[in-house]
Amino acid sequence: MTDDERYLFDLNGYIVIEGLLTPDEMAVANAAIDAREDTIRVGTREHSLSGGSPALEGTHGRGDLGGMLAWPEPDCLPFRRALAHPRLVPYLNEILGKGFRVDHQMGLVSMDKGAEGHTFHGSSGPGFDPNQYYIFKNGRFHNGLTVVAVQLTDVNPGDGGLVVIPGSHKSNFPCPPDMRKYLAHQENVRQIVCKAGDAVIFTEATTHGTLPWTSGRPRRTLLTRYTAGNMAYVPAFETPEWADERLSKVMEAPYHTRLNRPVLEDDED
Ligand SMILES: O=C(O)CCC(=O)C(=O)O
Repeated sequence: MTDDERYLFDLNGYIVIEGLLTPDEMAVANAAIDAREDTIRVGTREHSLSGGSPALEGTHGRGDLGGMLAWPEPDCLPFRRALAHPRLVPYLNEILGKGFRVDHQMGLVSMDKGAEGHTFHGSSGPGFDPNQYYIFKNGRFHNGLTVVAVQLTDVNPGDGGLVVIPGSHKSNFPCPPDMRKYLAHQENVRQIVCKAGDAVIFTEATTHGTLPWTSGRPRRTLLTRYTAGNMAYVPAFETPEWADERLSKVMEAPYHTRLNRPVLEDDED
């Protein structure tokens, strides 16, 4: 990370990496999703994510799709590349520490026009959540669950999608309930504008959520959640048989790096 990037991540609780995926990689990824469009699960009214907020409600739920890492080649390739992308690794090594691991399986958030938003959530506030936190100590970052959101389509101003409350990862007070529902203090909520191929890294300590999708072009965002090598938020999974040496290093179960934990170095291809 550059000094500017460190400053911005510490200031805001998130950072944008431009152009992580190439146009060719996105074309393969989007075609692979198109071919499975009918398997995208659209959220039902009973499982609404909008928390009853008129500012977050939509005409229908958001779409979710998983399993892309295990799709046959070539469909899986851009997703596997994104998981331990050489440009991503130096950021995660610094934000989570060497030996970081994939915690939640990669999933796609798919939203078309009118899809509902998601109430804002994050773990900053008066209590300490040992799974999701942001600490800066002894000259380095210490983070709990950390998200990488790779955009497969453009996100323009006013489209909706991922929003954050910049700086909230360091907040000492709970986020006001109406603010979580986007009913108050909206000027403090920032929609993250991106080009297709960009990636947003944010700590789950940062209060974040989703605004309803307003664009006629669909939203497609790949979300992967990582932790430090010694931590697990969800139960650890077996390293899949398709994982090559590089991917195996980030799909290892949680344990101390002292115990010969495989580590992906910044410059390792
Ligand atoms: O829409 C997004 O990118 C954020 C989604 C999110 O925070 C969640 O699903 O928990």
